[in-house]
Amino acid sequence: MTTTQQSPTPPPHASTPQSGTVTGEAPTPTGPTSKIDYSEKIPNNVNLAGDRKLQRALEGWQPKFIDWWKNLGPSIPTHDVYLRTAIAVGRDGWAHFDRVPMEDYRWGIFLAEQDPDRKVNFGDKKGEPAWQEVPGEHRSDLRRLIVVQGDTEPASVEQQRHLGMTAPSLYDMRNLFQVNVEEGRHLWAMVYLLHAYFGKDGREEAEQLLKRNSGDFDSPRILGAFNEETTDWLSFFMFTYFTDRDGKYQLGTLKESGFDPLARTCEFMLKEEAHHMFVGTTGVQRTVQRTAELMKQHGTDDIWQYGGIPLSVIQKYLNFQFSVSMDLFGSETSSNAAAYYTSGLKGRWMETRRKDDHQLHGLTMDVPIIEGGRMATKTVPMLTALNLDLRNEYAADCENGVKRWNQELEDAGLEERLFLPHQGFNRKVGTFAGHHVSPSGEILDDAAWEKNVGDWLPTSDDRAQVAELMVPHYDTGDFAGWISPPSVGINSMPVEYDYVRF
Ligand code: BYC
Repeated sequence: MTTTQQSPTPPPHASTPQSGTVTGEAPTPTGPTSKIDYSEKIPNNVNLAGDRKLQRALEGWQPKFIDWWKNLGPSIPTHDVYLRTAIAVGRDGWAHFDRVPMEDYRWGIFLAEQDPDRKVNFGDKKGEPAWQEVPGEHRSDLRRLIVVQGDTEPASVEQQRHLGMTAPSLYDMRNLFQVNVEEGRHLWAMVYLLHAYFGKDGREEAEQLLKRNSGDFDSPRILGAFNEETTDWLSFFMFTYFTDRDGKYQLGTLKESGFDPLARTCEFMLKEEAHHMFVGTTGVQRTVQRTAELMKQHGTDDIWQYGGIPLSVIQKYLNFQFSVSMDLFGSETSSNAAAYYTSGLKGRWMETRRKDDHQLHGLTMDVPIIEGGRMATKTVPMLTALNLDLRNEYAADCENGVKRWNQELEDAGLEERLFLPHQGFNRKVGTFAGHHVSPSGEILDDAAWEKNVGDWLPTSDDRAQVAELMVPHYDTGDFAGWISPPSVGINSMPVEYDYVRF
């Protein structure tokens, strides 16, 4: 891999075409757009050139980011990858596809367009104009939210760095790298906010975002799920389905923030996030499809010997990733969540579409608890139950993918079905932490848990057997035997296209 730094000159879509290059033109924007300036060293649509001090500070951070990417980004050397790059932030025509050497990818700072009439839409400041600067009294809370969000982005790149070595196809490898470069850009998004609005301590936090590392013993990432290893491609698909979906919901609440620059940056991040979840939904679906085919063909779930992943193992991976992702919502009852809401920093999912007073004083909500060894509920002020409110929205959305995967089983004429485990299963955060709950919701003692846990969570044996199937397939149009090919390629390109070149 060449080790050039980001060049201030041509954008990827203007790069010299190489043999076999496909330069798909971006659709002509029809909606309101705000063009991104690619002539800058750091592409942006925030008029960075108009603030020399900020520009210099970010240009000082840029080489550290590039070093981090070289050291902890994708470990497999490639020549170029068919990638999507943002060129505008409006509703239509914001992306351009082209072959790009990954180290020349133009990470930049893109905020959705500003609505000059935007208001704070919830909490005690409801109705005030949205803030263009950080309110002094909320400075440390806001910084914390931005740091937690920012910390997850590079963490996922670190977790996924070796997956290219075992990609089931060039199509899948390209999708992995697309996810990775965009997570890198989402780190830029948070670093911009820290640099632009939080002065010296913001700059220090930005440094720390590159110093904490996933799984590091002394300096781990902040949230649990981002210190787990992404051991193989089935984990990756589960991660992009379940954990990226947490990202969607958390970004959805930050998009409601009264702090307008945060709202606008999250709004644009959400556009990119959709592809990540597509990778997860279809990745698991294609795995299930192949599994169903092999089960049908051989009349057994024990399909290791035929090169497939047994459905029972897919269920265990699902159980694991769903439960660690549920932990990312924090405790069911949280005074932090109440404070963020009341002060207008973090709203609810689809805040403005909710039919209530958007202040929630005096309202209550039932939250689950375990009492006297049984499942029960407790009524608490709704303001303190907002982590649960969001988690419920998330869990309902997770059901949609499971339905889709089960359709594959039904289409194959099989009786078996996948399901989401009980919300209390395998939890380390919140009311269920410290209890053993089975996937069907029974509360268990230590012995019963130990006896059965190997049927519910991937064992080291399961992971080793999945790892054996992870043999790279780098020929154009070639796919590993444990996964079905997709029905269509990327950006109308054929499935059999050399999406990655070495
Ligand atoms: N691990 O009051 P509580 C994404 C801490 S993913 C470790 O219930 P709160 C992405 C908590 O910090 C989305 N610690 O928590 C996906 C608190 O500590 P302090 C990421 C945890 O504050 C894929 C204490 O426990 N974005 O974008 O209401 C690829 C008490 O907890 C955990 C965000 O999360 C945990 N899981 O809620 C790439 C949005 N949970 O204050 C990217 C920003 C809780 O006592 N973050 N704790 O020291 C937040 O909104 C909130 O911080 C949380 C926690 C929802 C995470």
